[in-house]
Amino acid sequence: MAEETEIRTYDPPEEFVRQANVKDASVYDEAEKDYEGFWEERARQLHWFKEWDQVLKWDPPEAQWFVGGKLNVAYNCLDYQVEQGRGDKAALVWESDEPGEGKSYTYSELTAEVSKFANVLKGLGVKKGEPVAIYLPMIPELPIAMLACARIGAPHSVVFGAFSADSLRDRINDCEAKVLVTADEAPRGGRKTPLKKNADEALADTPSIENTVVVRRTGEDVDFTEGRDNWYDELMQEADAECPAEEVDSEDILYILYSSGSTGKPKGIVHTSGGYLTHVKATTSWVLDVKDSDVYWCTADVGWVTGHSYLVYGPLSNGATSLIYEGTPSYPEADRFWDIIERHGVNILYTAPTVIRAFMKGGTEDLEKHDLTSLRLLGTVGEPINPRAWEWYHENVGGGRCPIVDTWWQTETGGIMISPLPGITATKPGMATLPFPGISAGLFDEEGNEIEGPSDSGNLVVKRPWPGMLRTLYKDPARYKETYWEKYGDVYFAGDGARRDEDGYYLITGRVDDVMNISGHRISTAEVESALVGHQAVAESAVIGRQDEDTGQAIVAYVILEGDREGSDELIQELNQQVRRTIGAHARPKEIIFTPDLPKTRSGKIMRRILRGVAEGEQDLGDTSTLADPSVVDDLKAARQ
Ligand code: 7RM
Repeated sequence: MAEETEIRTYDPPEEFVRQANVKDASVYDEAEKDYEGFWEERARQLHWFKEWDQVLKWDPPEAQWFVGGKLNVAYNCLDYQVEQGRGDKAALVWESDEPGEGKSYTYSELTAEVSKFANVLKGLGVKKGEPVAIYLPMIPELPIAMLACARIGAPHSVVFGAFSADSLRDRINDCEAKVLVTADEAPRGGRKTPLKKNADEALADTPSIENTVVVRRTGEDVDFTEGRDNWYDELMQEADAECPAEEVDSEDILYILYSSGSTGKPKGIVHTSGGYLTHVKATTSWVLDVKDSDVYWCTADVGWVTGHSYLVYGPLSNGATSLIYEGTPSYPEADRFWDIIERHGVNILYTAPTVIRAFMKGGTEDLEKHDLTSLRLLGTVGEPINPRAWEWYHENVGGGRCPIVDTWWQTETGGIMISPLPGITATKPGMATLPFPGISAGLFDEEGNEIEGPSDSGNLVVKRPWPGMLRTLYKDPARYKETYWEKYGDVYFAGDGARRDEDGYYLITGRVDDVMNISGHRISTAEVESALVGHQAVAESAVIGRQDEDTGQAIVAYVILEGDREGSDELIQELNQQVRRTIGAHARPKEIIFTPDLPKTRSGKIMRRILRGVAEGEQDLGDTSTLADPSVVDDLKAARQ
């Protein structure tokens, strides 16, 4: 990697090291000597009703952690914190879409609310092991509903609020939820998403749903189906604030979270209880350096895994104060984030490169209006961060004094896998650096050989099980095996490409499969293609992610129209609408290109590399000789003019 070794190294600042949760680099060697013992020690930081008989049972690709152990995840995040004297400290601080508006819950209050809602769910007939669907804005009722599920041992399935009625319907039907928790509307950035209206549309075709619980967020008039729909506040008023936490097995399902894969059908990623909580609690403490005295802010939506692990379960199981913000970074003014940090005295900020790049564009003026000296540590997640954005974040948000943890992980991994330990690891802008203690990462080539030492490229793998790993894909163990455990045998194939430098540091370059990453949101090319061909004017479509300086990648859709149809601005609008309706607004293409043909190999496989090259305006598209009809390339170039 000689040509890019100009990258500067940043040692952990002394002041930070002095107070860091871990500062002794021997943790790496110790974990390496006995990784099961290492994770066992981490599991001991939790509250267990009954201890495990065995740390790990590994029957590839099936893992069980803390076998025979009994615990309750909500008990760990609530009651156990109260028992340790945190009853009167803030657990959740909610900032609404409108500046300064919001509320806050102490650990005791949150325990009572969660217990009440757990009783509400029980009252609606939800039993241990029965999935509950949740489709809510970023309001306290979202973590409350999740923790209530955890309290009674019912897996939750949270559906991101920007998903369409169709997406919600498919996710409900896959897990056959009996209850849906939703709200009238979701305010965000001064606009409102009609959640209940979407839910009504979805529920026209979800035979499993018996009841909904609807939070009154804006008070807007919504349709109400007697006998099915219930108001959250009315049920809560009647509910008892005592609800014993169910003893669940370490391997009982905590949640299902749907995530895009290489096909049009999202994968129901399954996380269980004991191992998952062990992993997220340990990484929240060691990587994000969260202490119970901290105000910690993870800006991710709870509809994605980052919100599950590092807004809800990680910080609460560490007794911290977790901030949950409903709105966008720039509403009503461009300085909203900095205003929030100053007003709430945020100590740790965990956000995404997309957000950082957007602020970078706006310059430092907005930052300078605010006192950000409460910040001690910065984190990033979701996509590769370019060194320039890293430097900007370090200098302008962190005032040059805060370490940055660039954390690589996935919905599948449950928790952070590759990241600096901020009191130990010297960081290099753009690099996720080293595997977390106990984690064994590696690089493989396309032929299935492991690559040793520094390398410019390779497919990222994880070589042994870890406690937060997905256990299966819901009701689809064959796809689980095939997607992650067949390419290289008994090592986990992550679907990401990476480089490794002479210090063993990893730099993640992005997906090697057909999954796009738009502002840190995972969307598969196949999902968007299938939405587009759902429009009667579209004969065929090929979708790619091209590089974009704001959103990391942007969606470009190549569309072949049905015989007599002609491309127009109106049709572009309609197709955008089509994608919004079938998947959600976040999946709309940035560019739609009408073309008479697509570049295909003789066997009919679309060559996305060529489409990407055209979309990125590259002159040299590499080898095009394997194309069935090489003249397509000129047509494509012309179509883009
Ligand atoms: C946590 C999350 C996972 C995909 C993953 C990568 C990309 C995530 C980083 C990153 C470079 C990072 N879960 N990714 N973190 N790429 N550096 N620090 O994002 O399931 O939604 O996405 O995101 O491609 O495979 S996710």
